[in-house]
Amino acid sequence: MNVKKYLIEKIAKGTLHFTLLDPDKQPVEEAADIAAKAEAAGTDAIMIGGSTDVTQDNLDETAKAIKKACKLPTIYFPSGAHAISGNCDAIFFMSMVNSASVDWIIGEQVKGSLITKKLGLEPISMGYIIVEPGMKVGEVGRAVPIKRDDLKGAMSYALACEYLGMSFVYLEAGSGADRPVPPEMIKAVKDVLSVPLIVGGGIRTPEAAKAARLAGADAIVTGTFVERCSDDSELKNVIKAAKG
Ligand code: 1GP
Repeated sequence: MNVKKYLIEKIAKGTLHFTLLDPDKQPVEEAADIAAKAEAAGTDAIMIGGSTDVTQDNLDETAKAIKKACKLPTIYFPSGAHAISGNCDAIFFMSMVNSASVDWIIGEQVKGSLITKKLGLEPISMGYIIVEPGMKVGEVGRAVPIKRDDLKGAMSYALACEYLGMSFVYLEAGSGADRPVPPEMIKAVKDVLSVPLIVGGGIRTPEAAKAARLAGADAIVTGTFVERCSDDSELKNVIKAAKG
């Protein structure tokens, strides 16, 4: 399966929903169970990753179990080159473009490129932009988060990513953020961008998912909400609101 082609073709028909599962957050069987439930509720792809404590072992095992439990494409969402799994279909080959550290802009990518090739993982290039509050990923990645009212800053970073040839741009408020990326920022970025725009961090209600979609997000990521949700109809409602 060519995952990028699958995503681009689906995005042409409407906004997508991605489920993010952190290998460190639950036992392997539970991750597989959540992925299956999210698939039944209409999610379009499973992203696997987390900012801390992702190991080669928990990543490999989680990716394998998810693959068995659902048919959706699995995309590794890396926090560095220390763990990369050939059990995923693709990897977001991403640069945290507003990091203050060269490691997160290009260093980890250099460390991981040959391994990615050897594993036969499909690389999908992505510009990753941290927006306030930024949370753990902002801290670990030494980001200089875009201020929530700095629309021009977000637009400039996003367009620079596109001009550098990145296939996707991701606006990230950080996992567990108390406020998602502001809809007016999503709209401003979408207005200047030709490549698909992914939005995530702090989206846990149908209202927030709908607001991100209406503002122009091409794909909406939910992690914490899906991991914690025990009510199938609530899960469906958020995914439905994301997809419209
Ligand atoms: C984090 O954007 C994702 O990288 C998801 O964030 O856990 O807040 O849904 P949440």
